[in-house]
Amino acid sequence: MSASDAHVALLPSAGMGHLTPFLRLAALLAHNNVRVTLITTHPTVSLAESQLLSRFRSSLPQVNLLDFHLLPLDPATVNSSDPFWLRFEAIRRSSHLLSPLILSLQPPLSAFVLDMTLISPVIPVTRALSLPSFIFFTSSVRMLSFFSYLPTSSFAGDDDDLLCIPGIPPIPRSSIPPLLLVPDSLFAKIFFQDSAHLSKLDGVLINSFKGLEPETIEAINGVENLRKLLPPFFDIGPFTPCEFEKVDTGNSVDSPLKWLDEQPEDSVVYVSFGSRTALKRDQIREIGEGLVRSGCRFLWVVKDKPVDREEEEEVEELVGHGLIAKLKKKGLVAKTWVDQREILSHRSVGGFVSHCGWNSVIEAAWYGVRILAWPQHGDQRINAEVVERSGLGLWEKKWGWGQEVKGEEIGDRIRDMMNDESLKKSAAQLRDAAREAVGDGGTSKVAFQRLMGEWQKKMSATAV
Ligand code: UDP
Ligand code: G50
Repeated sequence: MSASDAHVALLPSAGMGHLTPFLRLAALLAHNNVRVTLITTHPTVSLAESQLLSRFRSSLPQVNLLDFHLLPLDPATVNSSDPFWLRFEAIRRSSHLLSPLILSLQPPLSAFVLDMTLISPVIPVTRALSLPSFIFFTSSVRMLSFFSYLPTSSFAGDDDDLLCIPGIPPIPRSSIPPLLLVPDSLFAKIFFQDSAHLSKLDGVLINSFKGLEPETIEAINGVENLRKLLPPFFDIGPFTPCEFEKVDTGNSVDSPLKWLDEQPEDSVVYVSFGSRTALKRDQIREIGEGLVRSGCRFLWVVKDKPVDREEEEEVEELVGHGLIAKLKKKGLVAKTWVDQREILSHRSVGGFVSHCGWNSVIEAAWYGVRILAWPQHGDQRINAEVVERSGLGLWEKKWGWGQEVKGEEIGDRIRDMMNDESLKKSAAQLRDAAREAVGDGGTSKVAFQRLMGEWQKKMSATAV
């Protein structure tokens, strides 16, 4: 029996930051002849997710897509208004309905890979079926160490206090996801419930690599206290962006590629806060002023609503007609989904003002694009610490959660990032390290082979 006889089901949760890496994992598995069933929920929260899924379906028809019908969720029973977290909770509350779906699959499943936001309700289901279960942790190893360690530690105090995890650069209280400090928030509830179940898993898959998080990966593998909290760990990153992610803009004038082609090498700053972070109107305008002040060429993606289906205002209205006219002299302002892969891989793009969603960080490392980190929510300050320590980018720590930053400062920091020669060099070294990791004998390849070996062992153990 070989791993190519394995049949694995993947269960992502909502949002592009979760779906995209799961689809990259599905593609990686399918290309290694593993049979894959992808469990999805409909309608997706964002339009971007449904479009990505439909491109994925055409490009990888061998992957079996299974529609998971959820029980309706009464929002009044959930302490969150975030549509993505409401979907996480809806999946959690419907988890018991997974059993018949899993049992209907042929050939029977060899392993189940779920999102890290679904652990505690799904584990009893897979355990009852004796199905080996793995999580795919779609954030940094640093965040994973925090996730596994926090429940065992007490952590009160002011922002300068540090959470000390053995072997890992300390995490200041100011970097903790703010909603975790709100005890009855949905985030805190899920986070604490789930981390207590980590050791029941058969493994953790993660999209990171040693070159980016050397001390933390070493600590996870080597420090006794951490190893005890975590099941086997598979650092199978960096995931390479896939062709099915390509957005077909045809010859549309909206495509930024034509404009990028006309710009000098390493001259353009790409500004984006990911798929679901909307900034306040005043902050959007300060960013516009900052871009003008920086004097740099730029491609700026503006978002006004967390869910793309709800975007309605024209970019000119949002940014202001006068400012748009000034901005157009040096760059492009878009208010649509862009193919970030294509932008970061373009020779003219040298810098990235990023919220440090983990996929964006990994993509920047993959293409060797330096970052100016500007975390906004959740795990993003913890990820920004990785960006800073690894030499992938600069981080202005005093820009707090949701605090308005003035254009003057934004412009100055953008210029610092673009002019920093040593940062440029270290970002290029990280790109080389990322490529080495996925090459023959690289950490990613080795971890992936180890994972295939585990699945094979588990299949042999359960085979009759
Ligand atoms: N992305 C994109 N185009 C956009 C916005 C986002 O391709 O206009 C992609 C980006 O490349 C990344 C994902 O969406 O793969 C966003 O995930 P990330 O973890 O960076 O942040 P999130 O959106 O979850 O906050
Ligand atoms: C916000 C979000 C999705 C998300 C995260 C957010 C993370 C990732 C780590 O902050 O921080 C994580 C969160 C919750 C959890 C386990 C791990 O239960 O919208 O993933």
